[in-house]
Amino acid sequence: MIENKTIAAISTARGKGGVALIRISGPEALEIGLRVVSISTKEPKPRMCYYGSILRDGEIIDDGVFTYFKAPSSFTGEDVCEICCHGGIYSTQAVLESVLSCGAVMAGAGEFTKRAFLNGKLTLSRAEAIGNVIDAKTDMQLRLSSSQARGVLSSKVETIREKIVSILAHAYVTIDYPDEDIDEAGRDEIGSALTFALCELDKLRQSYRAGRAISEGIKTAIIGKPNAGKSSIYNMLLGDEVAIVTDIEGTTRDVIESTLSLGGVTLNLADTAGIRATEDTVEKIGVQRALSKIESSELLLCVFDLSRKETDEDYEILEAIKDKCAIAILNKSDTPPAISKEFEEKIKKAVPYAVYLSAKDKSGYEGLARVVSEIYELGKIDISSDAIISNARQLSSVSLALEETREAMTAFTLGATNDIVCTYLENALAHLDMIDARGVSEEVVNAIFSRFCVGK
Ligand SMILES: Nc1nc2c(ncn2[C@@H]2O[C@H](COP(=O)(O)OP(=O)(O)O)[C@@H](O)[C@H]2O)c(=O)[nH]1
Ligand SMILES: [Mg+2]
Repeated sequence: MIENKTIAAISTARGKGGVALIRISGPEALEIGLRVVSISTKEPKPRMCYYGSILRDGEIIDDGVFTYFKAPSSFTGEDVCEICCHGGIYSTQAVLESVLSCGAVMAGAGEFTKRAFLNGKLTLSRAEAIGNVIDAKTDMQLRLSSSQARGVLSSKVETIREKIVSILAHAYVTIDYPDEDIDEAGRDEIGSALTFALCELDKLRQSYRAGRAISEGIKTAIIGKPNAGKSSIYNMLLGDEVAIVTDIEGTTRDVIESTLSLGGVTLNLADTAGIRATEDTVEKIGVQRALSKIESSELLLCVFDLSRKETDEDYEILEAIKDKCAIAILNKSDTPPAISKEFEEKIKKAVPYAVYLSAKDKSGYEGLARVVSEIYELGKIDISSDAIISNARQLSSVSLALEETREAMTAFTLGATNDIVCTYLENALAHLDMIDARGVSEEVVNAIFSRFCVGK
């Protein structure tokens, strides 16, 4: 579906830079582009760069490089022109204004990518992934979204889809021609195709745990009693002295939050006030916030101090985290231990994972990273080659498709008639198609693309 209006926007980031890029897309892109940039020809060859003068109201305001991409061989699938000019904030805006005054309209957020999707240049999961490449804050986020943007997930979905379609084709024969019973070989073929689809859908569903841990991140809090070394560990993980560290109890009061990558998992990590009974008004609020973080976090890094004998607070904290996903960090492993062996054992029994660490010597990092990676099953995926789902929308489609395929398998095994098997498989197909938006509603499409920045 080609939209009529020709749109334009600055595609590079706002701010002073060496160069900036203005993109124009739509049926009048070439005409408008050539009104703004004066080059040596009126018929530029597609994908060739032309140096020229950039004009506003007939006056030269800059010079730069002009490139024309002829439909459908462009990012959006429409005629596209790109103008590279000097990257001044004011000058770039002036070039854009000239483009707009020559007939283009301002592009909305993500409108170029949305047009690419609507023109069939990109599947929805690839388009979404392009947004995630731009938003990536960690190396793993970049690698995951880059693989999805290249279409690794889309082609896996396509393979599963083809398998289900082939079963349907096979099974429909007997519905249309009831006398033509499926022979043993035909049944075997359907059976193995169903097994394949089930197995691949299940793998996709399982990839969500790792996919979400990388892309969305895990809400994590460091908790423990005062002076256990929480802020020191927070700084060590961040590789930066962000939180204040002192030997005075009650130093940390506010909750401090940052995003970082640990063992490949994105942690949205909070440092909190030490948990203890206190009369200090400000510290009391900090302790309250720490306690509420225990409730609202998905993962707790619970710090114990090996250099001091355990106290009632340690017992209380251990009690507060039971039933929670927690890693016990036994900190200050560089010091002679004063904690009792019994309590150390009690910690290891109560918390599924325990790691020894010294924030002072910065040792124990790898062990902690390994545990986090294990909890979120990163070892089960190969980020560059596996199809991985990473958002709730994809999870919902895969789960529903899996459920329907399971029903189809059960019906098939129990010898139900083919029309029943086909009904389940048609449903599975409909759910699967939502991932790459065959038939996704306009509302969903708009919601996805509005997250993009203008110019993308
Ligand atoms: N020896 C040793 N001291 C540490 C270690 N981690 C933290 N400390 C010290 O313990 C004190 C409290 O640290 P801090 O990070 O502020 O603890 P918090 O109150 O839990 O945030 C500071 O004097 C730190 O230097 C460690 O691994 N070994
Ligand atoms: Mg602190």
